[in-house]
Amino acid sequence: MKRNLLLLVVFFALGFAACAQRSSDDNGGEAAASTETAEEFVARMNTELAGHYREAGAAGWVYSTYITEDTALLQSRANARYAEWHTRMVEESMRYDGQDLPAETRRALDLLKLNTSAPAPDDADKRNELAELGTSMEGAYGAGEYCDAGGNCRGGQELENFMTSSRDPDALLDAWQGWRTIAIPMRNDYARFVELANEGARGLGYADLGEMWRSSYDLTPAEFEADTLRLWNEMKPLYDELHCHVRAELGEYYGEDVVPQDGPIPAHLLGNMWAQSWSFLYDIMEPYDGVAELDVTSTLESRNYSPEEMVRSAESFYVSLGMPRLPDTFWERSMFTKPADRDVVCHASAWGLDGGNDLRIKMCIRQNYDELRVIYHELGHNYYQGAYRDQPAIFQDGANGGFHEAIGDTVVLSMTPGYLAEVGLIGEAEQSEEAVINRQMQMALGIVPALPWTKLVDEWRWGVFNGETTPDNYNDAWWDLRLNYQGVAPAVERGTEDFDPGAKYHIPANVSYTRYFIARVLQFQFHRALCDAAGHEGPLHECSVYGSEEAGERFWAMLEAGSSEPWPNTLEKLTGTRQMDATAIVDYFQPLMGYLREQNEGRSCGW
Ligand code: X8Z
Ligand code: ZN
Repeated sequence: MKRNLLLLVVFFALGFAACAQRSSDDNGGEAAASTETAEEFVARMNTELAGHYREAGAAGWVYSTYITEDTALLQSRANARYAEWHTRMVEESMRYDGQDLPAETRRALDLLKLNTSAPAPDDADKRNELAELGTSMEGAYGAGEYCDAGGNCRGGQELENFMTSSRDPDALLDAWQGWRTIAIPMRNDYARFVELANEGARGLGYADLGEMWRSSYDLTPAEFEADTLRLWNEMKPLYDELHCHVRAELGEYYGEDVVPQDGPIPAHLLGNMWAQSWSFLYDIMEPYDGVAELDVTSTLESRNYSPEEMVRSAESFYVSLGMPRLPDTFWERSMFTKPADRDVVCHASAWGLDGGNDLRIKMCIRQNYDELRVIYHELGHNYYQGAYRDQPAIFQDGANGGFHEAIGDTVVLSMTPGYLAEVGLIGEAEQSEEAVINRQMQMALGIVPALPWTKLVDEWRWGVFNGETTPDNYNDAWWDLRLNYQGVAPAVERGTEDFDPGAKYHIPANVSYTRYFIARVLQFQFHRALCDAAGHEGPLHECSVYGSEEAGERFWAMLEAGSSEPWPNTLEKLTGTRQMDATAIVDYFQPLMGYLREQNEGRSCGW
């Protein structure tokens, strides 16, 4: 029977993996007496859960910072042990179905059920198989390498770097195609992974894993789907104008034979492996040449900022809001750079180990502005994890997954030219209408292409999980969505044996992705509310809350609550509304929208 699913939140791969990770001691899962009250059950559950976080967190950290057969075994074992516990506890919790319980107890039970991104079948062999598949796909992604015809071998991060800097279409296409070869061997494993996780989801009462994921937003799955579509339609006009302009400029740059003006943009020419951020095209797109010096990268290079200095810069922002300094262990235990002698998962993540007392990030930091923003993003996770550490383990999470992803990105919106100049990352902040447009273009190239992209990734998975998209159709369905939403297409034929979705971290690592779409909306809502709290007057895009303890206090109050309340309550406390709302992002980019419309006049847009 499907119970009250109204009070749900986020979860990470097998409880802890991926972008915001937690961890703490298990008492071995002693069988509870059936006379246990719901409150007693929840108290025991929280203690045992903290134990699993500790164990799986330690195993996960060692695995992703040192990928070997041995660490793979340890991670798989820890995750399988968690999965066994999870299935058993959800079953035990059913004793309390239909009982009239305090809201907090009911919420804890509802969240328990959702506290995994890959529920396991109730069978030891299948459970182990699922855990091993998850571990091996993540490792294969982390250790993936492509050797080109000249025998030059590059890992994921080197290929990503190349995509941001090269302007040679043939070399870009080779790197783009090359990285996708690492995913081909994952296709069958992924299909089996889906089969097993779906069986686990059905055991918990969901139709499939996609329905379970969509249930983690305090809405029915259908309401959530409708809400995301509504938000996308509100933001789409902005994307369409940007797409039209970027295609025209790329057509001039590369020639219209390379970038035809009546169709999708070739996916390898957007300065990013997945065309999800177009920031690295700024020099081509700069609206007013040389107006407003916004080049943070050149400052990082000329002053030779170390990775640690880049992280210190982000920490200082949070501290300026009245938040605490990061603990010493953060600086001792984090991974800031790619080790030379071993395989690691370079994809950035933030870890809240030991119940939020042991915070860390794991990144392979590069010296550029985009990376600096990723650091601010990751510290948003860490500050959230630190803020909710006094909550019981089951509430040590974001109000929903989108909240977790939105914290650091809210702070990024405060990295205005005024702020950057104040902390010495650019020269003087120039004040003119042209400077505003340049700055808006720079922001939009990073944020706006993420809107369709973050919408489509899980739409693909929803189709895979519900069986509409079968393995033979994986790649075609993927490119249909990329064409429809993003207006991008591969420049070379893709075949059934290809598994292009697997070349994006969150697919092999099984991290749900709609969280980033929600975050794109929430970051602007949060920013608007914090700017109000800071007493900002004037356009939203000029606001930085740097140094505002009033804003910091409001922010912290939200962070401290973790997932203890349904997110609409949490949202209302900060913003005064219970709805996700795209008006803040649309307002923010109003000046750029005017510029783009002017530029696109007379062009034929669309694909
Ligand atoms: O995965 C991330 C973060 C870690 S949570 C680096 N992001 C998504 C991505 O890289 O695809 C942030 C933006 C979207
Ligand atoms: Zn994140």
